[in-house]
Formats: sequence, C-alpha cells, structure tokens
Amino acid sequence: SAAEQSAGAAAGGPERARTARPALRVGMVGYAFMGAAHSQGWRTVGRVFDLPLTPVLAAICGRDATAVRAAADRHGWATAETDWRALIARDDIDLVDICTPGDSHAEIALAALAAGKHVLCEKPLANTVAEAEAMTRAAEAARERGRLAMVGFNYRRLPAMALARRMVTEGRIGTLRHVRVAYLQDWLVDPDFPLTWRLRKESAGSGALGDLGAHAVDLAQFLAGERLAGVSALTETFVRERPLPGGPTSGLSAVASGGTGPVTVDDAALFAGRFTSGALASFEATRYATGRRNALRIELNGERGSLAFDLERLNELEYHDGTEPGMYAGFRRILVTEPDHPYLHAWWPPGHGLGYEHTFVHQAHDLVHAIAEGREADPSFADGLQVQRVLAAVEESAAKNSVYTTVAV
Ligand code: SOE
Repeated sequence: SAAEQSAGAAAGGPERARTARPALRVGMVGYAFMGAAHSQGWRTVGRVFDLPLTPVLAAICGRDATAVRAAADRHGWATAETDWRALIARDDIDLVDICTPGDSHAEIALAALAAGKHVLCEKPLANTVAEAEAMTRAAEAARERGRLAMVGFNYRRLPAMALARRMVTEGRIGTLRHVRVAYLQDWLVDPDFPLTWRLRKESAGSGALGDLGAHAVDLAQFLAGERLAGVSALTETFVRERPLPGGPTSGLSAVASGGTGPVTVDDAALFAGRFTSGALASFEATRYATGRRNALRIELNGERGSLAFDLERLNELEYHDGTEPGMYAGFRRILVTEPDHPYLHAWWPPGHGLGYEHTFVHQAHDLVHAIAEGREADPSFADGLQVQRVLAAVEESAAKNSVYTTVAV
C-alpha cells in the first residue's frame, strides 16, 4: 500500500532495495521534443515506482556535439555520443531508446536488436510497411534471445485510457458498436510556418496521418481490443509550399529562412474504419483545427454503455451506464486520481492530477516490468506494424478517392 511504501521509505527499506536492484542502462538517440519527454520518463520512473530494475540514464546521442552535451546536462544523462553506431557498440548499454524522425527508426532499431539491446522506438514505428515488417521480424528473433522491442504509443499510459480499457474488458459498455476519434492540432494554420522535417515525406513518412492518426488508430484498437480490417479515407494538403526552415527547430516551432519548398505530406486525414467484429470507427487527424492545440478526443459506444475522453481534461473519464433507468442515467465524470486507478498508487493523494509527461513515466514503468518479468512488450513492434498497415491503407484509399481498402490483420 501507499502507507507501507512511505513507511518503508522512511526506514530506508524500498530506497535501499531500489539501489540494490540490477541496472537497466539506457542509451537514447535524439534529444528534441520526444527526447526531452522520454528523458523525463526515464529520470522519474525509478523515483516514483518501486521497480524490479533501476533505469540508468547512461548515454544520449545526437549529431551536434555541443547541442547533445547541453541536452545531456539538462536532462541528466551521464555521457553523450555523436554517432548512434558508437552508442549501440557500447557494452554498457542495455536498451536503446529511439526518439529520432521516422526515417532513421528502422536502421537504428535493426542495428540495436542485432547488437542484443532491448529497444523502445517512438511512433509511428517506421515510415513504410516494408521497414516496419523488417523491424518486426528482427524483434521476433530478438525475443527468442530475451530482448524486447516496444513502440512508444504513450497515450495508452494515461490512467484514464488504461481505466477505459479495463472497463471495456469488464463488459461495462457491452458489445462495441462505435469508436469515434479526433486528434486535432493547429500548429500549421499559419501558411508561413516553415517546412520542418514533419512536413517532408522522406523524413516523416506521412503528415498528420502518421503523427496524429497513428496515435488515434492505436488508441482505438487498444481500447476496442481488436483490429481494424479496412478503411475508407480522404486526405488533403492545404498549404503546398512553405518557407524553408533556418536554424534549429524546437518542439513544434521553427524559424523561416529564405526560399520555399513543397510540402510532401498530408495536412489532414479523415477516415472511416471497420473493426474485425463489424464495429465502425471514424478518425480525424489534422494540424489545422484552429484553437485546438493538442486535443485528442475519443468516444466508444457499446450496447450497454459509452465512454468518452478528452486529452485537454486528462484526469477525467466520462462514463454512461446504459443499464441505469433513463430517469437517472447520463454521462458521469470519473475523476481518475484514486489510488486504485491504473498507475496512481505511486503518485499523489486523490484529486491531485497528472499531466502529459506522466505518460512517458508510465511507458518506462511498463517496459521495465516487461523486461524484468520476461513478458512481451505491449505494444510490440507487431502492433506498430499493424498500425503502419492501417496508415498505408488510408493512403491507398485516399489515392483512390476513398475506395474501401482492406487491412491485413
Ligand atoms: C506533434 O504533432 C506531436 O508532438 C506528436 O508527434 C506526438 O506524438 C504527440 O504526442 C504530440 O504532438
């Protein structure tokens, strides 16, 4: 219990035990937005949760020696490398965490798995289905040697989403009929926003589709507990030419320099999908929803009830129990901050909510447990591959003006 934990800590119990646990030495490639988020996860997880292995922030890697050294100091990494191959060659690294743009995921993951490392790879798993297939084959071979490969769909680790999954499993909404997901951002509304890597097919694979739609698809499949068997889609690129970026980008912001270049990815994707059970889903992913900064909304409707979630109110989950008498029924708000809610026993007293960054702490928590307990990583590279297949089907369907396109499940 929480009380036992704090009593133990006061007596030096878990604190002593924690340091005596074997280390899991992490080497991370990339140090921008996701690098900072993953650093936060690795740095914090062992201080909050009582883990079977102790994550050690052993090395961070990036091409710019000065910038990566500064990132190491800021985020608490012991050493810095400028070549990911050198990082992977080190025998004091157990796990490689890939936080680079999609065009290098496959190469780094394949090399890390071949070198006997565990791997955590940011979403989307790769830029193409072929790359994701090769990564999944390598992950399956590595699994036989006791190495795990996980894809970073962090929103599964929101306590409200983990609770929603539990409620679906418990039958609280009954047979699923609909899933409705919208992942809305607005950082591209300005046509003068520069042409950063996220807007180029060769670096990002796709646009809003792979960046936001991948989360939407993974979350929908995770909550439903089943896969999409086909989609019908529309995509659009609203601004086709943008200023070239000058200097470093930070987070989602960047500075323009002279000249312009073509946008080679989608700005928005809209698609309908059918689950293997026949339940229907709708998806919207856009970077042009003015005023919606990072709004991920998802609703599930089942024969017995419904669940609804909004990332802008991430400590809340709405639940309608359709079996209650109509007179008194209606959506009610579950405040997901109780110690019995997923992940929350280790955090604050009830009502003292969590935020975006905690998803990365929980992701690290789940991966450490899977490694220590010899379980399959969840979501695995095979799950990441299946999302990639859905993204490819969306592109194929959109190219054929929304012709229904099946997905291999
Ligand atoms: C940018 O759209 C982005 O940082 C995504 O790449 C992340 O996956 C998402 O969590 C937040 O928005």
